[in-house]
Amino acid sequence: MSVDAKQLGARAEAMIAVLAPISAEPKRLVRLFLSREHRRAADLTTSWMRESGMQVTEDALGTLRGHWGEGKRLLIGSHLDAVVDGGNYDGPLGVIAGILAVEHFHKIGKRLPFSIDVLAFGDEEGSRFPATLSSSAACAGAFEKETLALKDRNGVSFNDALKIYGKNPAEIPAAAYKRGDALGYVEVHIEQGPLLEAENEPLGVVTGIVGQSRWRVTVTGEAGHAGTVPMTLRRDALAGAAAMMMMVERVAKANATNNMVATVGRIEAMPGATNIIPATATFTIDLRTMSDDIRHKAIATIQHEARGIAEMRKLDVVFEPFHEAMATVCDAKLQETLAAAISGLGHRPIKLPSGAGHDAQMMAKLCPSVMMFVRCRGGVSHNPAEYASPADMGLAVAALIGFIERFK
Ligand code: HGY
Ligand code: MN
Ligand code: MN
Repeated sequence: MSVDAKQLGARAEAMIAVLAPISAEPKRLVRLFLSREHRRAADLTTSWMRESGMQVTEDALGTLRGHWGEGKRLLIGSHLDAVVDGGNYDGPLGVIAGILAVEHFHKIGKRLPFSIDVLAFGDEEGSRFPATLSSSAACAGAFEKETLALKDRNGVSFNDALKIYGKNPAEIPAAAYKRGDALGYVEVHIEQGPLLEAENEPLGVVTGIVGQSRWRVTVTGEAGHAGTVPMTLRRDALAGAAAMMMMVERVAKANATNNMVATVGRIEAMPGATNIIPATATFTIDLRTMSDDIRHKAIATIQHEARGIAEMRKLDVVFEPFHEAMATVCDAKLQETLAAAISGLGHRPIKLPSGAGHDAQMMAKLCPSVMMFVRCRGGVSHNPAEYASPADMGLAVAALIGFIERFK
């Protein structure tokens, strides 16, 4: 049976549309790990997996594992969770592509020399707890037990949230795939950048995924009356933090040739009153680049300069790391297999790095891993305007089917 990319794209779009409204809030997407919305999205995805011929299980992190066929496993996956107020394609597209590809082989009664597990991870974004990639970490046997003690904004621990979701943290080690059993991992994901659109091509082969460091910085000064303390006598934590943030931006810009990016995504000043000089200011840093060595050097520079700013302003500054992912090179052989599948559709397989982190980074600790990028409008992502066309999604599923047919 030939592959009808147009029909597959329409299917993918319809499935995205059914999943999209599963959110804790009506006006913006909020789908957090181990939440009611995660449960609803997982139940919907389970029904899709079963309808496509898969046997479905859930592991101790709540990751769905849709299994089809016999023998060692090719893993296909992505995530169901989202950033707050994010888009509908970042994550779900990769799960839906895997389901549609298995359904194709199931429908034609094809027997492959390996089986397929489609994985739907619940925690890639780290939107609820200050850790990311925890679900794929459990599959890869790289779950860090310290993660269980992390708390969400309501003070609920990761450990307790798992139990409330009906899982047993003691079973996390058993969730790890046996090394020899996983033949490879492939993830279909929107590009979340402008390159494929600029190349006027729908699909790309990811060559590598950047390394990233995430830190929480706490600056401590002294609260005071906004009207009576002269500027020269202040220990203003927020003004100090602002000077540090501008320094972070300067360090990243100075590393433009290394494609370094640094983002301060969250900031909080206390006590947070208009007429009180802030006593403390807390902000996050997310720093990424393809070279781990350059990334670590940049972090050391930032810490050194931040201490200099603190000293000059009579402030204290504390750096707390809360996420670290090493840069990952995607498996060369799987890149070529993916490129052949894309060329087989008559398209140029554009090779490009990923500035976003992905579960593939974690799965690469387990087995050879590769990603396929799908063009998204304006490169926009982590934004409700995120969009991938049915035509491009259909080509992605067709290319995934071609990849599976060529995989060995
Ligand atoms: O932040 C990232 O790179 C990914 O979207 N979690
Ligand atoms: Mn994301
Ligand atoms: Mn993602």
